[in-house]
Amino acid sequence: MSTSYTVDVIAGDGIGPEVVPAAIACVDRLAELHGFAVDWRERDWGSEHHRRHGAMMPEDGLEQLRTGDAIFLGAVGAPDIPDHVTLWGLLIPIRRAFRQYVNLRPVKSLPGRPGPELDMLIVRENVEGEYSEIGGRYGQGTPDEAAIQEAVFTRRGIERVTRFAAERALERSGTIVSATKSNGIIHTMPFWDEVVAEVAADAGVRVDSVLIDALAARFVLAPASIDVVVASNLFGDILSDLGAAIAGSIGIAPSANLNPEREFPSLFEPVHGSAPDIAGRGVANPFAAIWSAAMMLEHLGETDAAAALERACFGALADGVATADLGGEATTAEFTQAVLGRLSD
Ligand code: GGG
Repeated sequence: MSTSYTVDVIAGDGIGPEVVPAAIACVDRLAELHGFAVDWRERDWGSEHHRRHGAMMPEDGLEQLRTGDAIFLGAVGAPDIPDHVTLWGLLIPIRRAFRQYVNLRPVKSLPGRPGPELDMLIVRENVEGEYSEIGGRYGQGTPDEAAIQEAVFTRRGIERVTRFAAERALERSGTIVSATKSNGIIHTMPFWDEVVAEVAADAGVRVDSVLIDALAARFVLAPASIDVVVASNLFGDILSDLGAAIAGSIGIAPSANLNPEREFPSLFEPVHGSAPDIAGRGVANPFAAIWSAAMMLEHLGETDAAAALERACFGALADGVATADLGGEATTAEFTQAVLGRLSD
């Protein structure tokens, strides 16, 4: 009997419903070729759900997701709803409820594209840090109006994400680059540096601790000198967009929100947002969604299928099939067909 996986699909907003079917078509083709099955449970959650029901997902949404093997998400964000409402109404509750404390974001150079050689793994802390609900606003409408936002860093939180990064580094260069800002942020960042150094020493990897501003410059000037990066929630988010843009487009960056202990489903999503400016035109780049699907297959244990999908995705680009963000003319459907065509090669 073939293995069957249940995957909850939240296509979400904007270009989400355009790039997610592309990834599903590729996984379904691989399922036929590699002898497994996927039961896709479509969830119509997101901004339209918010407009109709006043919430991004149903009250028992997390309970519904708990029984699946993985979650696949497209994008969240709509021009008529504040971004913090869409993000904190869907994606962040899922990351936190399912202890997806690692957000793994690979960046690689693209075949046939001008640009530097790079092959990085960004390990972003995903459930604490600067993304915190602690704080508030006061004095609204007065000259004293102010907002306070606290960042929360725990020893356990820093240790576990650094350990994950260190394990990856042991399979690669043996060095982690840690993003910090301990000269300006004088409580949380020195704590981050101390704990990262302790875990790295224990794991037997070197740490290169780099101030975030200098690290951003190094991404641009010497990306090949960077291998595994460990970063806080905010710094990791910024660096992964930067890395993808250096490689060619933020439309290419995939991500895995991992619960490494596998107590709960992990979530896979392209890093890009909902891109409302191009939504509905059939021109969105499905590369990141398809690569994210490959990461999901790897996580589910379908390693041959995962490798085949990543190869096909990069192979389609190498053949010169590219969407507009990468300077080409291919539509979403044409790029997807190019990947599908390479899957049975
Ligand atoms: N594809 C996922 C998506 O739409 N992300 C929007 C976003 O703003 N994400 C911020 C984050 O990952 O922290």
